[in-house]
Amino acid sequence: MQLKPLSKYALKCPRCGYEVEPSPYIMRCPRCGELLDALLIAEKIKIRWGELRGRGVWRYRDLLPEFKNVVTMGEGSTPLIRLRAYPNAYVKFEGANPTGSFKDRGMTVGVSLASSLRVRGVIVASTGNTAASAAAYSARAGIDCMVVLPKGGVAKGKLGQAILHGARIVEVPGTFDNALEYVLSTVLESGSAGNASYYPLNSINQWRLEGQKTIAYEIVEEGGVPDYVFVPVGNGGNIYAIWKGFRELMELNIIDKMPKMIGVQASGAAPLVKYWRGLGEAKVDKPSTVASAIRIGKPVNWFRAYRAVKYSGGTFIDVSDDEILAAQRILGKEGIGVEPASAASLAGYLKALNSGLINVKDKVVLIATGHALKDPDTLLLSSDNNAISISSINELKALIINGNVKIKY
Ligand code: AN7
Repeated sequence: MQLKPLSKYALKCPRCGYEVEPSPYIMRCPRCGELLDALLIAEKIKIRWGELRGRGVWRYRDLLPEFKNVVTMGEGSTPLIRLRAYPNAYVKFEGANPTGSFKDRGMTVGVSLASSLRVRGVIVASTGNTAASAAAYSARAGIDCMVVLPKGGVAKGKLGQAILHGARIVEVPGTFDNALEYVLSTVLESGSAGNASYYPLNSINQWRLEGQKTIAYEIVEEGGVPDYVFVPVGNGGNIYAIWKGFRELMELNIIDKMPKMIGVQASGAAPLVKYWRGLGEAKVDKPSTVASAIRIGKPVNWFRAYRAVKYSGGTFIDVSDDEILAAQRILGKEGIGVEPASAASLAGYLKALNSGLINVKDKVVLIATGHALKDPDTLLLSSDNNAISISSINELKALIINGNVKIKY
């Protein structure tokens, strides 16, 4: 049975070319096991780019699975903010989404799909943001949500959100990679999710990623095609989704060039950088970085991310935790609050500038994937934390009069 919302798609294996009928449950190629591409069928697409209506993700409904009942909270339409310090760099501030990360773009599609199926709820393994977003959208839809998290590995804001929205929280030992293995081994045996009572919405799910590709559409509508797009990479789903978005606009003759995709990983968790450099499989054993969102050693979408970077003429680079935290503070001084993983894109940009990989005149978009409030602990540990304690009004007066308090106009 073909599901109507998916009827504008073909489901094709990027490795062996095998094609299957689009289904919510088939994510891997039945022949070779690779994750399938959900390809729009050009003849079935009617879109007038100049006449789009509405805002957010569903402004692009002609290029998305369409549902009778859409579970939405106005996600998308996030600001593109020009940096004062680097006037050719624009930050796509995904922290402005309903739960504070780009995951909401995927969840509005993924949870709409899940709630159109006869499932009890959705299930995700997560470093935190996927959990927060799945929890909120499931709550909105009135279905269950189970989140499988690496114990001790999730930033407080995200864990708090999952609790707030009533998700069933399951903590497992080890890293995100272990959590994902728990989930995939349970619901995705032999390439199909079967009729699981909990529908898997990790980024292996190509339908969820369809929502995330709208980042590319918004960039094009607001500022045209940049020379480079810098994306923090964990599992690799998002960089693939954004690249796919640009590719589709090329195929529909809406744009005439592609940006180069630059994948940025934290040095202690950089399996794709390792693979890119020919140093073995896209796997590292004990991923470690302050950026807990991208503390991922075995990116399940590694081949998707690799293709996005390769076909766009981009590259993978890694940045140290110190570079990530410094970039987070630079953005902070511009009024833009991002979590550490998100600062990786600016850190990568600065590294690419310094190494001569790109020019300061190149137009770049830095994807700021998640909000600063997600990880308050890291903010409080910052070397810029200059809090002092006083206990009288006079002390405050003295501080202001002595000029020890920096007031900038
Ligand atoms: C802020 O929430 O994997 O390369 O489980 O939260 O698509 O994995 C989060 C990933 C970048 C990496 N920035 O995106 C999860 C999870 C932030 C993130 C990424 C994540 P992918």
